[in-house]
Amino acid sequence: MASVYIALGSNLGDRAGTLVAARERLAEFVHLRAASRLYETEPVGYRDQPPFLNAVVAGATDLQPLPVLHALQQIEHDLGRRRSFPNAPRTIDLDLLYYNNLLLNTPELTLPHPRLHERFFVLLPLNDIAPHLLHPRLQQSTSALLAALGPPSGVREWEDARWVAGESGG
Ligand code: PH2
Ligand code: MG
Ligand code: MG
Repeated sequence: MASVYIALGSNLGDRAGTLVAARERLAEFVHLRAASRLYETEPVGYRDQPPFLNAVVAGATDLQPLPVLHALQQIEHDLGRRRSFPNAPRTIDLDLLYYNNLLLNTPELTLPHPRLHERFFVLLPLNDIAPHLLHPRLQQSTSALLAALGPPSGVREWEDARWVAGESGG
């Protein structure tokens, strides 16, 4: 089994409901072991779009990295994601952050996720569930990467009973 960390984001429609639905679908091929809190976050990059809800989940899977990626893309499609332009608003975005300690650079998939260490909307939820996890390329823990970004801005905790009720996602 491989250990995987997956970031979830949504900024269209019933955001928390979509994250809950995505987590249920992830549980079909990832034995989920932990889920972060939800965070509402200002859009990074293309800024003229609604705020996101972001979270991170962790678990174990028998799938290889590319099959994981393809499964994430299938869930995105099934939950209504339609690709228009990079960083466009989306009902659901599922990003593979880590697959064990694997370093991978292919056109289709880069591991660890190439921008995870620059983003509060990834590091804050990741820090909820894996503060001591080492980034295999940067050799720094989540909490150290987070501290290096300075004081968090544009992010706040978000409560939704549906997310808490699922807890680890089953
Ligand atoms: N995802 C992006 C670009 N910008 N900003 C926030 N706050 N949350 C996201 O999930 C996000 C983003 C590209 O996937
Ligand atoms: Mg993304
Ligand atoms: Mg993505």
